[in-house]
Amino acid sequence: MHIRVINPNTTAGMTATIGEAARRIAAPGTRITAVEPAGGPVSIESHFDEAISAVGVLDEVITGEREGADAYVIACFGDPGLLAARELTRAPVIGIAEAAFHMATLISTRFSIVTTLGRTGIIAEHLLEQYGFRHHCRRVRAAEIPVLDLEADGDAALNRIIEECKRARDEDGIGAIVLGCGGMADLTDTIAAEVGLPIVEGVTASVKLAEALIGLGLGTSKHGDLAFPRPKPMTGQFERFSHLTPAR
Ligand code: 2AL
Repeated sequence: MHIRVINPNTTAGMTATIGEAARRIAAPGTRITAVEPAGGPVSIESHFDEAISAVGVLDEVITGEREGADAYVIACFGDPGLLAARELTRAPVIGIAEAAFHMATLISTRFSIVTTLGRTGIIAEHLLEQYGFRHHCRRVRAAEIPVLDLEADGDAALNRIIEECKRARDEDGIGAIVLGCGGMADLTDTIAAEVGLPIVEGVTASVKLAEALIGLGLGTSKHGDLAFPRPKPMTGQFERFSHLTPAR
């Protein structure tokens, strides 16, 4: 089984962190390829960053289709390009936010999210609405850490996240915490040990969900709106997407 884990931002160090976390949790026999787009924002912290990164995600799914990937993980907490990516493949495509929300509701009735910056919290709020998890989430909290500080300023960032998780535990009346950034994928065990309640992290949750779907023989439905996009000319910088047809 080959899972292609796509880090939608272009910071290779973060892709490596995400890939290692995915490999640690993967079942024997699961191969993880961790990649980032050739171009785009180095971190995703706004609607603008998200919109641009989504195109890179689609390029990576198209490449994965040629290479025969069995499933895809979109490893950014805004799940950029998720539905568009699903149109391009029969394989399961899992966004780390939706994976974490699903997992958290299986082990608790209420959870809070601890994400990076306050301004990205609205992206998580929109996803909660869109996916139908609004009533399961008590609060979206921010540690006020720019995404790249997770790489550059590891210990300070970790301590800020732990502090915010402890506040969530003590103030929010919750049973679990969802970590709100792909770059937190390697911090789960440390945070769980410090905070003492279940910590759900989306990259690892996505790998296990992808394995489960493949094990069940389930992939993205091609019946209805997730059917392959109708081939058509695309102009200018998007000409490479012209007359796109399924690779398999
Ligand atoms: C993210 C994420 O997961 N990766 C990134 O670059 N930005 N989202 C976030 N809320 O921090």
